[in-house]
Amino acid sequence: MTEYETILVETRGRVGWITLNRPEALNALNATLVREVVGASTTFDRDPGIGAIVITGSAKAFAAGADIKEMAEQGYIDMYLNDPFRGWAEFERVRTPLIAAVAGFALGGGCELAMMCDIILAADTAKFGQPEINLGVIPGIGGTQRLPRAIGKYKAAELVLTGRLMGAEEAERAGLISRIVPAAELLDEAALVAETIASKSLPVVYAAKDALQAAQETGLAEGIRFEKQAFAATFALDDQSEGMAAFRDKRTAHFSHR
Ligand code: CO8
Repeated sequence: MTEYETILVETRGRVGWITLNRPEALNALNATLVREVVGASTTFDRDPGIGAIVITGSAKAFAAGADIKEMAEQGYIDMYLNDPFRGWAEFERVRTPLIAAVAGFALGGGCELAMMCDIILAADTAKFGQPEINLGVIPGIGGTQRLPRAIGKYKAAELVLTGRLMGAEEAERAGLISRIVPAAELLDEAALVAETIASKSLPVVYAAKDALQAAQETGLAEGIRFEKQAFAATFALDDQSEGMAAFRDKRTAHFSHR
């Protein structure tokens, strides 16, 4: 059993849970936390018994950004040579669906971590933003790229250039989040979404996530070609036969993840 310093890790049925746990720093992403989140996510990802991963924080903060105190003394050469972003490339390759359950602050690297997930459930207390401009830096783990893709150029530019935070309702209107949930129900809702996904065929879920990612990364024609191939490939699976037979027989499908 791996010991973690900055996160809590738990398996509930087919769902892996990662809770960011640096309350003294509003879950700021220091090097240890990044290494541990990436490590726990990739460990879950290698486990075929896990069909979805929930990442959450506390009621006050999902994560208030990269750890400013850790970064403050660093220079260009430290950033360039140490490449503090390296771990996230591995996180981006996680095939298991990632659900961010966000309450309180999701700022800077915290907002970027949520945006690297597939689904963002936000408590009505959630606040999103990229306030790096106030610190004399810019977003560094995808904020200038994923935010405009999610909410459009003009709204993203306003947030990144002014550092203004937006609440859950504005985030939902803008298309940043999947939906808003009353704060007291956030974790139960996240569990429900995760369990629902984990009950589906794992290879089909991987294929769907791959195709959704292609939509973010390619042009339409290439994305449609990718989807066509991935769709055809699902017909090689036992779970496609089972899913369609179950519909025909008016019963619930029992997927073997094959
Ligand atoms: N880093 C380090 N410590 C933090 C951070 C942070 N990002 N955010 C909060 N803390 C600490 C505070 O310093 C404070 O500690 P202490 O009690 O020892 O003084 C404790 O958490 C509680 O915070 P506050 O007292 O400030 O709580 P408030 O409720 O008054 O305010 C805020 C909450 C508004 C969230 C406020 O804490 C804040 O503005 N935090 C900083 C938000 C921010 O600027 N985030 C962006 C960081 S930069 C970034 O994310 C760049 C990503 C690029 C990747 C880099 C890879 C290395």
